[in-house]
Amino acid sequence: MVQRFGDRDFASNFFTTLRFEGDVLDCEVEGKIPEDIHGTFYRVGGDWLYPPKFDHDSAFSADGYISMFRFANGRVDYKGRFVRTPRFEANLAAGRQLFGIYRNRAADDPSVRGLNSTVSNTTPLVHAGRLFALKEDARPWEIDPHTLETRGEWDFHGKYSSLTFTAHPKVDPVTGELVCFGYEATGEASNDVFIYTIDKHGEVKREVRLKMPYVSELHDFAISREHIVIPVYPLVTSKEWLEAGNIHWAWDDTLPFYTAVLPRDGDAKDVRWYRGSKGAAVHTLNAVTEGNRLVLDAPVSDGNPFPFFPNKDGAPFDPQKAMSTIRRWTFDLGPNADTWHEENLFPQAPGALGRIDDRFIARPYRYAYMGYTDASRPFEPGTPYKSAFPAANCYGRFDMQTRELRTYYVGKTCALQECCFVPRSKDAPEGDGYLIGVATNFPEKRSELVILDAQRMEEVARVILPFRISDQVHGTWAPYEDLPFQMPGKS
Ligand code: V55
Ligand code: FE
Repeated sequence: MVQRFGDRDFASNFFTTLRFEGDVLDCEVEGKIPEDIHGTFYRVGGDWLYPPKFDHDSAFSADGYISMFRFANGRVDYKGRFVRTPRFEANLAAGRQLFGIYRNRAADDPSVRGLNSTVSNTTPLVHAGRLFALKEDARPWEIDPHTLETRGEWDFHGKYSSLTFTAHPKVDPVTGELVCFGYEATGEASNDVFIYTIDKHGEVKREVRLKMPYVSELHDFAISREHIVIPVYPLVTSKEWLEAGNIHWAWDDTLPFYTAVLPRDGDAKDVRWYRGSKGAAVHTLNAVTEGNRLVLDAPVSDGNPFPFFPNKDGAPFDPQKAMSTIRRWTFDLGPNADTWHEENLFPQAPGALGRIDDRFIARPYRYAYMGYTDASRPFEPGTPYKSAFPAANCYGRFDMQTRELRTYYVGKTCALQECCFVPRSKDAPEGDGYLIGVATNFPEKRSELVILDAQRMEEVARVILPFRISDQVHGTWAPYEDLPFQMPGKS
């Protein structure tokens, strides 16, 4: 018998789990789906098969779930499946939760200590014709891009040595190279980071091995044409901390906030460590190198961003310090600099999950897109909203040149998940296309995919699912050319 589930949400879900795999063919649509949207929107998130063993566990331990919205000829199909990790299979066979607290093997059932414990619940990646579900505690898990069946762990033909792989790899839009890394690369609480360049065919071409100043969550990073930029914020762990049975991370306010900068063609000896004021950049937007300066844009918080990772000094969770806003960091690449300059670009629009037009990764760019909370607009879900994170009721187009913020408001009963930019065509100018993202419609108890014109930031269509789907952590757009398919019913 499955136990009842507690309140274990990501940002905007229905505070429960779904435990359902299925398809909706030719979905119901309000408005008209533009015919130039041709490809697949993949989403990965978490959905508990069995409840966590411990009440204080984090939603980051929920079982990986992958879904897709597949677009062609003005129609769309939906499909959702669990990621069949070894952990999922072991739990299903046992009929209960065998794994303990977030990323701590000491808390697992002895019968599964030798099993890979990833839940693969964070990000979809499409590269070299393959689809993966990612979680930063393991290598990529390959998924069939059409059936969403799980194929298993991927080690790049045995050439990828790190035991882990970042949740936020970057594909260079011009070279097709995949730049990625693994932290805790040689085992739990190790301070090894292995950085890789993988060519457009999926072959490992470079590996650089770094030692970190402390063992911490390296959730995201950025690339410019010339540099790799890794924010190092003090969510830390250690062997002793894990042996005591704790959740993987704790916030240590006494440690410096670093950013590591190294040339994409450089070696470990070429790394520069910059220091900033207290805070965290869990996610990034983009980076650009211009002469002797490197610019990194990212949503940044002034303190511990997560309520479920405790503060080492015992301080209670501070929602104000957890809130992030889009900031611009400038690094002087000249010989003597060891700090960066911070500018808060949009202090009025707090949000954590921003995206750009991915064709401009590592290149000069103009627009960022992000779900954010506009407290002046009503949010009335008609049900108690129990998340620790404020609901995103708007998508913004953030003009990083003029600082103009153009807003789409989803309405008072909905909360928005991470958005994704879809270019109108391969060669369309930056920002010419659509912004898509899933809205949680609370009173209707269903999920809806909103489709906006990304220039006007106005809704052109809404895909209405007949049920709720689990929250996305991250999503990605795969143009038809990258992963061709047939729609069911067409021959
Ligand atoms: C994040 C999410 C994770 C994780 C570590 O958003 C960091 C940040 C969904 O899992 O394991
Ligand atoms: Fe992330």
